[in-house]
Amino acid sequence: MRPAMRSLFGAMAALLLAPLVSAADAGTAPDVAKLYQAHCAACHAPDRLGAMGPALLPDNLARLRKAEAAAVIAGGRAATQMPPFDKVLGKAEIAALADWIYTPVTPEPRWTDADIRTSRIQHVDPATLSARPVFDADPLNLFLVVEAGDHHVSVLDGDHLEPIHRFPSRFALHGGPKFAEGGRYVFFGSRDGWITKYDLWNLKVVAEVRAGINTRNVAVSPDGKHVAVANYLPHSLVLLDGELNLIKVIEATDRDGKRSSRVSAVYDATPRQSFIVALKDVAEVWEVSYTKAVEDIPVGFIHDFKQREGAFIPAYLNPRRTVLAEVLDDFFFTQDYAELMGASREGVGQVVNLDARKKVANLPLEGMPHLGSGITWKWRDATGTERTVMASTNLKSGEVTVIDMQRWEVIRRIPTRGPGFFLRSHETSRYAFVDSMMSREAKHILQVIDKQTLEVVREIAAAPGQTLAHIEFTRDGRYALASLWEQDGAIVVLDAHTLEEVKRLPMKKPVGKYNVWNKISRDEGTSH
Ligand code: DHE
Repeated sequence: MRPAMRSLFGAMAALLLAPLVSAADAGTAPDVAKLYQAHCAACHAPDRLGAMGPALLPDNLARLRKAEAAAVIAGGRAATQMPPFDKVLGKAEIAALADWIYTPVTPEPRWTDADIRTSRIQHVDPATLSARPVFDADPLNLFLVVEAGDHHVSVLDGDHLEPIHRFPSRFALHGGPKFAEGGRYVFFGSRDGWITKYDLWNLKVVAEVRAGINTRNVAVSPDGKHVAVANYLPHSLVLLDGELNLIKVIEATDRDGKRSSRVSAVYDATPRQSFIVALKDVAEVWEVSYTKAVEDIPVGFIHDFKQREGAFIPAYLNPRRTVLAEVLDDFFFTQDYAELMGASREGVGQVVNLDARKKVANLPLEGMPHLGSGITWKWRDATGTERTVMASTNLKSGEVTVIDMQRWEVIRRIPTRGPGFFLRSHETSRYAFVDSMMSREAKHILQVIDKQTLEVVREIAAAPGQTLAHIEFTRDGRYALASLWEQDGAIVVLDAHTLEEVKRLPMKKPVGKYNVWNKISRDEGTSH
């Protein structure tokens, strides 16, 4: 029997057998492990690593408050298979279960190469797929909208600004989906480690694999032949081929092999034909080439090119390390990927040259800069000289910081309504849009910054209490789409010139949206 059905029968049986007053509410301490096995294990797995339902481990639940978890156990979760347990379990039992799922599992759960291999699911035979799009819309102007409200993805026609398809996703996708092979295929990563390969021309899930237990994001080479997955648990970088078969797992340890690290994120550096890897607990940046046309690496390779013992390992699919003075785990790259800007959670900012493999500048940043939200554009200073500037939000203070990328100096701090998460623009647009979604009072307000005057020129507000955030433009830059980030939310389409609202498309808590052309052409105004 499939786990979902087992859980449904389990829940129904539990409802029929439920005592009116549970043992716990009658005064006895609940046997929480037994309760978990009876009511939760069928969907969330006996070891809490997740199955049909998500993993119930402290790291995976870090973004959910315990009281909310208890409310979900009691009331269920709309539009998912999670049933309500308030008629089956007493309040004390629900509270005990909510407490328990936030305790670590010991020994720490493992996810081996064999687990990865056996988790792989081939949903369709690639030979049966059409070599042309099965719809009339421009395949390069499609948008994917990740709807967190009921874990679905909508496909929008970017010319007519209408949905053409909607499909269920894995639980809690995170990070941008990554496009390959000219936008035909797209790869999603869920916080639970599931990687999904989707054929956008055929509107079908092709294959899936579970690459980790607690995953951060996924990166894909443009030809779709190499896929990299960053994991918090286990501490690893997983390399897959384009069909999601395991190539290898690289354990994340420092160069001496002594200190282990969570992997914060992995990024595709197309111009370098490599993946760049951010580590959370070790002061190193990795570069993993997916082309064989690179020189092999001296063993013990460090930033000053010192060679140890004359031995070499292949550079292809092995990390080349840049050793840093501090841990940097939030990155932004120059358009050619020669340099990265990195910030630590404490706000230490540095520029690292990936060829010289060393720090080349300090960045005068404060608070908690969110470099990952950064964008670049050409800006003329008072003398008319054109410079490339980079701007990003700050998760702790209400400002957008604008940095001159030649001199690595802050040239403007633009005050905003509150701490923001995403900053977005388009190469054809004079505007950049920033949210204040980390601020309770201003999370409903998007602010529009003129990219030349560096001033806020307009505000676009939803109803107070709602969240309005995350912009992505159409391929031609004519419309900007914002997320009304509510359970019964919407994509709000704005005219990118007049900044007036054009239409709304109802969506279930739309999070990010991603335009095929802007992503594959690596538009300066958006994430890559
Ligand atoms: Fe994200 C991208 C890290 C919390 C929504 N987020 C990213 C990326 C990183 C990152 C490194 C870039 C990877 C990529 O796109 O492949 N995010 C983190 C965190 O460290 C942080 C602060 C804490 C955490 O819980 O992991 C965090 N992120 C969130 C959220 O709470 C958000 C708002 C809601 C959610 O669904 O989790 C969130 N993150 C996003 C989105 C993107 C993202 C929508 C892709 C943005 C894009 O336009 O490309």
